[in-house]
Amino acid sequence: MDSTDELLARYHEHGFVILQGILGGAEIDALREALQPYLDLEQAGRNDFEGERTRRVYSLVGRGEVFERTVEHPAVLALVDALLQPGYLLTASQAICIDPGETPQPVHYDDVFYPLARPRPAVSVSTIWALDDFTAAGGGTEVIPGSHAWGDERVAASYGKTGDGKTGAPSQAADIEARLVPVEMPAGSLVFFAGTLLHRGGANRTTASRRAFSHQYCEPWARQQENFTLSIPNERVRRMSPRVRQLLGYSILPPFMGQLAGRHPEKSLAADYVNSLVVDDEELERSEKV
Ligand SMILES: O=C(O)CCC(=O)C(=O)O
Repeated sequence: MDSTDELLARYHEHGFVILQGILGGAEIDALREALQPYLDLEQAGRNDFEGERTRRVYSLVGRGEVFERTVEHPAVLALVDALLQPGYLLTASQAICIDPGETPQPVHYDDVFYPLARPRPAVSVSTIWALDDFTAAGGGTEVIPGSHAWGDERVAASYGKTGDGKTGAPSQAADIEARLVPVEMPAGSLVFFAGTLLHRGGANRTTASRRAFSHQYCEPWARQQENFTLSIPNERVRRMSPRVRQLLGYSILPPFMGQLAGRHPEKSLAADYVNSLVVDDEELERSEKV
């Protein structure tokens, strides 16, 4: 594996970098096995963006220890450490299974939610981990190398002002099509890319599903896409490592961001935790009676 510095140099130049063979065969099997029951419960997506032949499993980090380990994988966190401020958070964690017959997803970039002028540093960084081989025909992610550095005007000219994936003029759409490059990598590899990089899930013209999962990380001052402190039951969070809990949002960006009624949010995970608002209201009720 290349050094973190080499990977970062490629990331800065192209907006993405592939980490090949990061998972061994046994780990891939364990992830596939843990994921399958959740995939079996899922229906296809609700729109073209989620994908009408794509199944997604949200809050994946809360669905098994095997997924938690990937969220805090040292090779990935070494890159995120260099790109985001200390205290960065997990913003999204989902499995994405692109089934046969799926059409290409609209081109987009992942930190479009933050209304800050481009070009700019990415507010978030994304990973997509392959659980099946990624191929051009089989739904491999497609990226536009270098587009992480594009300004607003160029992005808007490409597919519409809002960055919501609507296509621009046909000639511009054709230009975008010509620039898309498929990420081809074996199962157990991942593509790491800037939240500013234009990309999409590819069409699946094969007869096999393309299983993958994506963890995304954001600056500690940015709102997370997924509300993990609500989606993942406390009893599961308690079993997680301190690092994963911190990434989910059980953490403070000094001095106050993320506080829980003036206290550290980790306190809410204690077995004997009682919400301080409830305590205060009970106290008020008692004092009104005397
Ligand atoms: O599944 C993929 O390859 C990409 C999906 C994606 O970019 C997204 O859903 O935001």
